[in-house]
Amino acid sequence: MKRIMFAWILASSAPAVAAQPTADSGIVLGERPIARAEVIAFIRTQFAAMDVDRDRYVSPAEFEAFIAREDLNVPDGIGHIGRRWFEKSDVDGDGRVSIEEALSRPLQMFDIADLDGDGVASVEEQSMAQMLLGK
Ligand SMILES: [Ca+2]
Ligand SMILES: [Ca+2]
Repeated sequence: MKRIMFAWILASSAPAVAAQPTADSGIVLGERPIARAEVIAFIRTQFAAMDVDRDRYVSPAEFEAFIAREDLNVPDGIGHIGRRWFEKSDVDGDGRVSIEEALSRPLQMFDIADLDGDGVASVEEQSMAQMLLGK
């Protein structure tokens, strides 16, 4: 526990700008501790970039436009958007993705990684999760 907190303090004191992932890359696993709040903030930013008409849903057209202008050949991470993102995220099958739906898979992945449930996935915890997920 002490070690996790120490790592988190180190991560928090690093320059904020350097570690900011771009909208399409996702949060790469295994490099540094990741906070649950950071995952939520990242997905919200990404969602806002996709929801061009600001109706709080990502439509198939908005998704297509987003992946057409993003480079998909980036490292896979939490929140990474691939070609099948829309069908995987539209859990209730209403043909649009809400922010809750967009958050559900990344947070599920995060909660698997955060074994001790302290809201931060340490690098060790992420390695465990990657083994469990077969990555
Ligand atoms: Ca929309
Ligand atoms: Ca939906």
